Amino acid sequence: MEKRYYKKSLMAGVICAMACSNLLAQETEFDLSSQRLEIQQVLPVPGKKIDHQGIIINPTPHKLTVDRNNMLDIAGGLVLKDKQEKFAEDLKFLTLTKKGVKLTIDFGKKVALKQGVKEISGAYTMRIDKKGVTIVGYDERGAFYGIQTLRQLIESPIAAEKQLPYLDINDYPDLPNRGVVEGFYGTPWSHQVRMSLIDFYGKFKMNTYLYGPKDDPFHSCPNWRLPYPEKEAQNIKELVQACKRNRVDFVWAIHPGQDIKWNEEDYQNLVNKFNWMYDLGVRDFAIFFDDISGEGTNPLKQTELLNRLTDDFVKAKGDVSPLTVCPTDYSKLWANPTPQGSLAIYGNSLNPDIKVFWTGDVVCSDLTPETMEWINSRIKRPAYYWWNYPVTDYIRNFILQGPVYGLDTSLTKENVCGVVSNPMEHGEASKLALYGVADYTWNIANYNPIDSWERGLQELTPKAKDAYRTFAIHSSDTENGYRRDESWETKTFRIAEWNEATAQTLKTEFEKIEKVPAEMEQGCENKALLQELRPWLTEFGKLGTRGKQAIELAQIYRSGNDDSSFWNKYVQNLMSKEDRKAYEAHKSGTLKLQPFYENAMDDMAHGFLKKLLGTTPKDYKGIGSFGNSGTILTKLMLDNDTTTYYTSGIGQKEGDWIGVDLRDIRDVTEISILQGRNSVDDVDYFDHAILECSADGKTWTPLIKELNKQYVINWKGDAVKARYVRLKRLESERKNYASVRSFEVNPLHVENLGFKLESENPQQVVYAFDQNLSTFYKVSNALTFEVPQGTKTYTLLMDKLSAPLKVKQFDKKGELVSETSISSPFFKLELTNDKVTKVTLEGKAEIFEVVANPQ
Ligand code: 14T
Repeated sequence: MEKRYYKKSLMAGVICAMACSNLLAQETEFDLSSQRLEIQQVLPVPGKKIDHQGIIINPTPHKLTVDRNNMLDIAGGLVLKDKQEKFAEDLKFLTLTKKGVKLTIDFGKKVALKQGVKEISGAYTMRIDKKGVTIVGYDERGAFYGIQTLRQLIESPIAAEKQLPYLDINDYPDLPNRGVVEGFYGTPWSHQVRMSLIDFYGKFKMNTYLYGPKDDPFHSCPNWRLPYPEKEAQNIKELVQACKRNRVDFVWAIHPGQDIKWNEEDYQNLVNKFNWMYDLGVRDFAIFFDDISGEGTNPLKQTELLNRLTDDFVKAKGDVSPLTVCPTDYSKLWANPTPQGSLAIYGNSLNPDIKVFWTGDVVCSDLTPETMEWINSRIKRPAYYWWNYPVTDYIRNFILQGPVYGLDTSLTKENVCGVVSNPMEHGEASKLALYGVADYTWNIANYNPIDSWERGLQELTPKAKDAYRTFAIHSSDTENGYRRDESWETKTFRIAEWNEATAQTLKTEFEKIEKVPAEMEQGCENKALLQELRPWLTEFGKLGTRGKQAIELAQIYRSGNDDSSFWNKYVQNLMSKEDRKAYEAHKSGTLKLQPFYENAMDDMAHGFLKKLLGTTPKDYKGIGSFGNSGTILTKLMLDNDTTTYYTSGIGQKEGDWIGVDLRDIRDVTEISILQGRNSVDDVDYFDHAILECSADGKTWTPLIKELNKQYVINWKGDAVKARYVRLKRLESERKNYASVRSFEVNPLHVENLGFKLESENPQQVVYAFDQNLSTFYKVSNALTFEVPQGTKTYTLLMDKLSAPLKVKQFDKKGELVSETSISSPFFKLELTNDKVTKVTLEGKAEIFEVVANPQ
């Protein structure tokens, strides 16, 4: 088979994948989302919280020696000696006086050399002793960073009494380029959020802000050729100014690749646009050729353009920095690795001053020495790492608050010339991650993910740290995307492995979670952050409540002596369709908390029904070869709702399969499966597959040997003894996700029930008699069922009733024998006598199960 390295994509596919991820991809378009293939492995977060003894400085300084026995009193203010008069605006946090303790600030090669400052932009030393405070930078940026360190020292607990310990700091950044790329799809940041973030970069010694929001039409197609309208132009000027104040390079990026023509006219269009941006104050430029198709992807033309711009624009201006480029092959996933590939072409002919982006092995991936080695050997320079974290444009219902990790701590600037983070469209909520990125990029070898995160939480919400921490620790993973550890301090369990102490601890955690929304409203002073988090906080609080209630319910369940109370509380604690929709839109706790809730509820339902039936209920579990196959996500194909579906969340490959575990060996006579997110034109399915079953999960018997492009699969046959049934992928070109809307084994049919039914919806009514609590039947007017011989009582298991339900008993002649009105979702129906042949339920109800009892 011919190997294909090139990403064949249409912009329409990208837009569809990113902007309307809920809409259906059309078969005719290439769906770029199938390219994602994030590695589905959740690695633990390294590091641990450490005691900083009252001195909190981020990023972590390289060399810091403290003499706690001697303190410099700054209560009376400081006398400023700003030798080059550059920092008046940067010292507003200090009280400056005419007499008192000296604060000397200077920079430049010469003084730096004398003070032992490293010859690196951004390097500085700070000394505090009896002579006062002395800051020396290698350059202006370095001195500015010294000031940031001083500010943080003064804000540290140790300086609460305006006493600074004598100390020596010798500090410098490990990487020359550290910062942020606003490079996501979705609503670009507001001007206000950008301004706030730029101050944040300065404060934590990040020096780069790349401006490249995919949905700014003047950055990308169609308007990259046009100047910004007046208001937007004014805003960009302000951003440039804010960056200057924070010694941050404002890099303006253009994304012209989707419709660029490699001719003189478009070259001039580009130069014109750069000139307009230059006039707004921009001195740093980037060109992004990511996520495009067609002519624009030509690497020869790309290098030619970049080299020509370097000579005719960058060098001609004199005060413009070297360009940065994002190649079309920005990830190993689709990059052509050969000497003829675009990266090798960059390596051979791109001006060596130009920085080249790389996202790693996949789109969102860890930064490893291996991936850097791979790219650097091709582009012949240390690549510039574009880290797609905490970006959520491909999972917009998540908000990522976990620690920054997965960035190798042995790397140096010889391997990677810089790291920028691509954050979420929620700028304030991205600060926690950026705090960590700032720390890592400054002092790589000493980077401690957990500790950095703990400090970040304290920095962002000093008055609500515990609440924010609780939210953050449970809002880290992506479920299907770039996997991150979550809830790592929480131990969950299955009901069958009940342990009183563990249950209590978990309950306490859920109670804490319940209080988080109110505590954040109270204590989070950054209202913009609160506003971004609010929808997630609301859902998080509800998760706390249902988790807590699941544990309370388990106490009743385990005592086993109050069926009515159990069932009442059980249905109280079920999530309604609306609850699920709201949770789905703003998810948290997906790794452990929600699965605990789901499993606990299901396990109890199963056990409860087993007790009532005296036999094993007929519900089953989803299984498969994908990373998320054993998770609660598979419930979406077993919920009798064909609008919801299980999805692999990762591209399909050879040998993949999706199936069910029936829990016991059963006689399998019928199977019906709905593949894909629809049955018309979806791409997320196995277009070549085999249907198989197995008793032991090892040897498989084919039921349908070959299925070609079949969304709807039905099999009927002689009984086969099997516990497992699966749909397995056969050879195919397809790499999309695989989705299943419905997977039914031995679906119950009215004819097979053994008694007669009258109802509005004959297809669905069996769900009230299927010995399976994950399905239910919705009665809108009435349901009548025939009473088989020997039945003495029934147990009705229903959802909360909105109005009382009438229960009528009739005899053979159709005469009413008794009538009762019920309002509880649990009802034990005693048949008046053995003449009763029919029961009618009148009203509205959702019936999970009607259990017939012989006594
Ligand atoms: F430029 C690249 F380095 C890059 O990462 N480009 C985009 C980026 O704008 C986006 O925010 C990021 C995270 O979703 O991924 C890239 O875009 C993609 C990548 C895909 F694999 C969009 C759709 C995809 F399927």
